[in-house]
Amino acid sequence: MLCGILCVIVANLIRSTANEMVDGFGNCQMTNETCEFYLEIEHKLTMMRDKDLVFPYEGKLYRYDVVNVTEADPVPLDEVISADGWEEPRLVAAVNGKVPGPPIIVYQGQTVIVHVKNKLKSQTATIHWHGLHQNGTPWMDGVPFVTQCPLHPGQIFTYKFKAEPKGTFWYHSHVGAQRSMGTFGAFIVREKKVLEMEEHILVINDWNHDWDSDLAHMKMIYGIYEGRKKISGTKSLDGAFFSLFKFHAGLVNGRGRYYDEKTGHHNGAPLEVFEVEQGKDYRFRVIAAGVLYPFRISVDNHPLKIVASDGYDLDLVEAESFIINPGERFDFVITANQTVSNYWIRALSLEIDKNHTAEAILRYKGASEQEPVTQQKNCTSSDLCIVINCPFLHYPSHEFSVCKTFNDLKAASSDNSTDPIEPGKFQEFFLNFAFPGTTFTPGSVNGREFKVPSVSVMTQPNEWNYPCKEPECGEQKICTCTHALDIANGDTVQMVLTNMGKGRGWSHPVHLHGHSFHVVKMGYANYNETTGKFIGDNLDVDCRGDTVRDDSFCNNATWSNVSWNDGNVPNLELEHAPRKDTIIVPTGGYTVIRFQADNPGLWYFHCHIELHNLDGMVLMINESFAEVPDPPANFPQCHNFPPGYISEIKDMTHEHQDVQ
Ligand SMILES: *[C@@H]1O[C@H](CO)[C@@H](O)[C@H](O)[C@H]1NC(C)=O
Ligand SMILES: *[C@@H]1O[C@H](CO)[C@@H](O)[C@H](O)[C@H]1NC(C)=O
Ligand SMILES: *[C@@H]1O[C@H](CO)[C@@H](O)[C@H](O)[C@H]1NC(C)=O
Ligand SMILES: *[C@@H]1O[C@H](CO)[C@@H](O)[C@H](O)[C@H]1NC(C)=O
Ligand SMILES: *[C@@H]1O[C@H](CO)[C@@H](O)[C@H](O)[C@H]1NC(C)=O
Ligand SMILES: *[C@@H]1O[C@H](CO)[C@@H](O)[C@H](O)[C@H]1NC(C)=O
Ligand SMILES: *[C@@H]1O[C@H](CO)[C@@H](O)[C@H](O)[C@H]1NC(C)=O
Ligand SMILES: *[C@@H]1O[C@H](CO)[C@@H](O)[C@H](O)[C@H]1NC(C)=O
Ligand SMILES: *[C@@H]1O[C@H](CO)[C@@H](O)[C@H](O)[C@H]1NC(C)=O
Ligand SMILES: *[C@@H]1O[C@H](CO)[C@@H](O)[C@H](O)[C@H]1NC(C)=O
Ligand SMILES: [Cu+2]
Repeated sequence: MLCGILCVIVANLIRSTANEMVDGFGNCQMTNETCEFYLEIEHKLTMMRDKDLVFPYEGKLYRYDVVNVTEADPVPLDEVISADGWEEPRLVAAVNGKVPGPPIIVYQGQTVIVHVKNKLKSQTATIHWHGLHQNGTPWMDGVPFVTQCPLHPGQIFTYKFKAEPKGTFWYHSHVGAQRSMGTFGAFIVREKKVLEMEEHILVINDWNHDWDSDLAHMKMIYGIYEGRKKISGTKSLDGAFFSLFKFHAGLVNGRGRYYDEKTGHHNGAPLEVFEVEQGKDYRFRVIAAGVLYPFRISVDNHPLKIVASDGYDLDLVEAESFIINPGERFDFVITANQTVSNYWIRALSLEIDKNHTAEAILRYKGASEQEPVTQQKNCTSSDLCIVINCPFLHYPSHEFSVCKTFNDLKAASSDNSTDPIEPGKFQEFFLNFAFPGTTFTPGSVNGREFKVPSVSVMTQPNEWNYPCKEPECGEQKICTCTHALDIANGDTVQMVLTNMGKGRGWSHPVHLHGHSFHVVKMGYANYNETTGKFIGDNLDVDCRGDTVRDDSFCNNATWSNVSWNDGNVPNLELEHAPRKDTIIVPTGGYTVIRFQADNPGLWYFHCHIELHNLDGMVLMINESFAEVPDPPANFPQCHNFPPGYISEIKDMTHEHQDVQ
């Protein structure tokens, strides 16, 4: 009996160390108190093996001068950043030479030390540890000009923090839109116990093989033209807009393929293969690292058991698929109980009239190295497909797909955390994430376009400028300022995140640093249940500001029903509310979150669509500032010269920007 258990443990240890994909790098063991890693951010080119260009053919890569592939050896895949296989190399900002960067895998409670070196030539960098709470170490959160100064080319910054909580997280650059240059990777915090089953990491992102991130942002603002025609953005199934970002491919763990839209043929670039063994269960940790598009993820012939999101366990739900937005994570389990063969893993963007799909292969041990020929489940009226985490309420009825939105899920029964409210210790805020405005329509929160400070605000608190103030900011106004919201130690904070009024139209996955929050309620817009199309705002929230609701900027919203104030909103889920750090705020709707103000710091709070974040859809949560611990000795400082000078002159350079 004893041997039985031990043997299982030993077998599991051997098995898990045998699986490189799951082990990360750097040899961090369960017994380590401290785990130390080295990350170097440096430019690389896609589709190059050292100084040789490569080309894709039938799932393999060959040196540029190969004329007959049947006579040549393919190039080892792990020596090339292939992306979508487009043969004109694109510049990326890789981590340790890879896109995605190597997975970091640690154990809960360990002290993690990561030395980050910026080896880029002309850009600064920082690394944010997305979803980690940074309790007691807010200056390790990695947000430039909020919690630290960005690293100049050549500089090193050593991050040191506790691995809390457990779960699926990731790291990524937080400078401008550098993340979309490839600067991201998985960060997994395991419990200190033997794995229940083998695991795979699946990092997904949308990809444009021509544009770097700043070009994408400029084109979002100024427009895209092709053949002297202005191209419009695509729309989501509910009629919501997607900002202009030309989708060339979806990548899974850095691999995808480019489809020619006219012929429907792809270029044969290699795909990620996940190996499974018949009869076993596997946990997939899915991380959405993309710029803009959500993905609907499914595995042919394998129903998904959704078990966690953003690090927190959920009451298990079975589904055909789930939707993941930039910044979110979902963990699912599949049982490999099908015939030994190859199966498609599919991730569809939610665009109307586009067939944008990221693909990967689920390969059973013993199956031939072939591409799958499987098909996606047929959803029918007698066999409806359940889709988890929709950003809308209804699929068009002919798709026979039923949405379970995030607030339909429950925390696992083992998670009994709640947000108790003591008298006088409750704060409620309404925050509208939207693009209101008339001639000037930047991304904003309550009409405030975030102005990135020129000092590290948290660690140089006496030097920052541009607070939001009246009369520039107000009910029907757009202003540009360093927006901060004060919350106080020990309070239960309720935030009503809205996406309403004049600036609605795009759904926003909103990410809060320094906390996970309970999702206690969501209110969706009104839709046509047959077509699934958006009709109008949810009326639970009064936008105020203009008698015509659709003209209101919704900068000063409140509950329509005054008896809902002070936390008395009906139908809140308070017992088993699921926890998250990134949540969709659907167009025309709202999401109510609650958390305890128990982590002093200055926490970035923003739309995780990279282009919206760049556009100013950001604020900072100024939490119990007096309690913020001092940063380590010699913490870097940065400022203008002479300090504060820019605040004395008017910022004349800001151009008026058009709609996204
Ligand atoms: C874990 O601890 C061992 C022994 O002290 C050390 O050699 C190793 O480098 C540590 N791993 C990491 C990732 O720091
Ligand atoms: C490529 O090489 C194979 C194997 O040597 C040969 O059978 C085939 O004719 C070659 N194809 C061309 C186009 O040269
Ligand atoms: C395979 O496992 C799924 C659960 O993941 C189950 O619903 C299905 O019935 C199983 N199929 C077979 C053939 O055992
Ligand atoms: C859509 O793309 C998938 C794979 O990317 C392909 O199998 C399917 O045939 C395409 N469908 C259409 C309608 O083009
Ligand atoms: C879905 O239905 C089509 C047409 O009836 C059929 O050819 C296909 O095999 C079905 N796919 C699956 C996965 O059952
Ligand atoms: C919640 O669960 C933990 C651990 O399972 C337990 O120690 C604690 O007493 C529970 N708290 C409540 C309020 O039920
Ligand atoms: C918000 O609306 C309330 C009620 O109309 C009003 O008293 C308050 O002045 C408004 N706040 C701002 C900043 O406009
Ligand atoms: C929903 O759309 C259908 C099809 O366009 C239309 O016939 C129906 O009247 C619409 N229903 C509502 C409530 O608008
Ligand atoms: C306001 O909300 C309360 C509590 O949910 C409810 O009883 C009441 O009917 C609502 N009033 C209106 C006008 O809807
Ligand atoms: C945060 O709050 C403190 C007071 O608690 C204040 O001194 C500081 O300026 C605030 N910082 C920001 C960015 O608002
Ligand atoms: Cu957004």
